[in-house]
Amino acid sequence: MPDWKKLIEGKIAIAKRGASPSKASENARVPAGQKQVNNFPILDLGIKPWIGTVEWKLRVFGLVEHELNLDWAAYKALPQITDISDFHCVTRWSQLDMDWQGVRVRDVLALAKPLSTAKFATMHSYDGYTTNLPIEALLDDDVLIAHSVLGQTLTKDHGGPARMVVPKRYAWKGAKWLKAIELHGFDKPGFWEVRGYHNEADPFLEQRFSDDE
Ligand SMILES: Nc1nc2c(c(=O)[nH]1)N[C@H]1C(S)=C(S)[C@@H](COP(=O)(O)O)O[C@H]1N2
Ligand SMILES: [Mo]
Repeated sequence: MPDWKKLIEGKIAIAKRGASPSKASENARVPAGQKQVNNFPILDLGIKPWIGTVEWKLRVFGLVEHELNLDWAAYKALPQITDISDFHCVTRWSQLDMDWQGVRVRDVLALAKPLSTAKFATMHSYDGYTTNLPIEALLDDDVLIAHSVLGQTLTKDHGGPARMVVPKRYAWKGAKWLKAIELHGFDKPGFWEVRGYHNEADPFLEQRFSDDE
């Protein structure tokens, strides 16, 4: 079990530390306070669920007309797309041009048919992690349940066999080892959101913490 208090305090301290202002505007695609990297760091709670494609299931439930329980074959049979996007972690690194491959969340939600009362989603992961977003944010072209990136199958460390990516938000909004998407009529803050991270998490507005506005 990780030392939660230390882990949480450590991550918050890194995110709160000021970045070098001279670096901030060199590349318009790198948001203020971020440093560009190319080594795709690994960040999570340290609980690595070793889920294979045989065990993996994706459930879509809550305010939907048709609850879904997709197995790997059903997920791979959905329209597969590639989307190149930038990845911004609140601990101040950004990696550009990530070529994610997978299925649009929009296409999965269309199969589940959200009820008109469904407004918000909670993403649940196999490590117990959760994060929340308005359903609206999940409908963008670039929001994927991905199985590959940088030309390779996702490693377990990066959330394989399948994870979410939500490029317009800080990377904690992209659940690794995705297990379920639950739709609600109200917003329900996830793991980091209840610990002070910003609910919206737009990197270009530097929405890092709830007190950032
Ligand atoms: N299931 C799960 N998903 C998660 C996390 C986690 O701890 N568990 N950490 C988040 C955070 S804080 C970041 S920055 C990204 C990191 O993804 P990476 O390890 O592939 O770089 O995953 C996000 N998704
Ligand atoms: Mo992060």
